[in-house]
Amino acid sequence: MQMTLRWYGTGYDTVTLRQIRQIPGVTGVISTLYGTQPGEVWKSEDILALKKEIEDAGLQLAGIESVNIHDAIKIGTPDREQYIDNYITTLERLGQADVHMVCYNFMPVFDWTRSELARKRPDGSTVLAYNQAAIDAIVPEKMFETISGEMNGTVMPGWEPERMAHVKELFEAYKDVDDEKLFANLKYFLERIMPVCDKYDINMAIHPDDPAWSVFGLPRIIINKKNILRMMQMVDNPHNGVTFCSGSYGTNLENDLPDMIRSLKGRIHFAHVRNLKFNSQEDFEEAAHLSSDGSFDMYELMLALYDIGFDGPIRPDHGRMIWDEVAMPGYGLYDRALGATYLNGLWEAIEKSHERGITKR
Ligand code: CS2
Ligand code: MN
Repeated sequence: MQMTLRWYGTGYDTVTLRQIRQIPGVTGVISTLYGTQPGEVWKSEDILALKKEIEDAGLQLAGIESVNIHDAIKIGTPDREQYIDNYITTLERLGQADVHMVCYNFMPVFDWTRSELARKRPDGSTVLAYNQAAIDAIVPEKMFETISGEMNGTVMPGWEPERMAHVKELFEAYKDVDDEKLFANLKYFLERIMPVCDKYDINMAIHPDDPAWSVFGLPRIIINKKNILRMMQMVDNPHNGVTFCSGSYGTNLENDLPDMIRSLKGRIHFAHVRNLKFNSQEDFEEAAHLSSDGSFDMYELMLALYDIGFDGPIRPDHGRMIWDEVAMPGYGLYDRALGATYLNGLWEAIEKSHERGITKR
């Protein structure tokens, strides 16, 4: 595996490449052209400039998170053809720039959903949190306003004001899209893009829906083992793969995370590893990465990744806000650096135990 950190780009991120370069064991970043809108064709010069900036800082551009999918593709309207063509051109240009991993999601309207962006934990840190009753009390169209006050002046991924201004129309446009239709639209999209992925060896890595169930009555399909295996089989090409995000699949306690990892051998192209602390199934918060701070056994997750021979980029996911840092919620430097270091420690221990014949499975 290659340890990476997500980086939003100069002008968007409070964290610098120089700081990332100093986290032991982090050799790459996962980035994007944050200023582009879903559906836009990415310019080669912009991709190459991003890559050069990262390489000049002594790091590697290990993949893109995300090239976002235009709603027309998810809804399946006739103009999706144009947007899929645009997506293919972007993939072509990424391939030509030697980028081989692209993360994306297929969630209607909203990316992830949380009820709070700064819940205080007993140690004084603040974290993103989810409470079902609080979500049920929110009118979806007001979601953006509710949450934007807590964004520390940043634009959160998936919550671009340009899109959120049209939330009502978007809900209307999705009204005939159920799970089956969404699956069919995903299949259509993947079949169209696989040839360019084959040509440039681009691994597509779908990010799970977060939380892993339907919110605001919108369909959600990338939520459990059954559905993700269905997706792998419906377009049975190794370039059709997944981002294994423990914090997203893990929102549903019925998901057995190590078992899911093992069942996806060869198809996990990117890993987001983070912990959640459950207060009940209806209420959870994003704990520190350390197993004992949350509800997941992080050793078991890393062991499962090790066992399947995972060799793609991995990153700590949302971190807590600690040490008075002011940053995009979930995306400060300090706690993600602690997370990366901890995950590297687990990996080293697993690797050495294995080499010495201590772990036998
Ligand atoms: C990320 C997602 O910050 C996050 O929660 O894990 O926003 C993720 O980048 C997208 O869903 C992937 O397209
Ligand atoms: Mn994630």
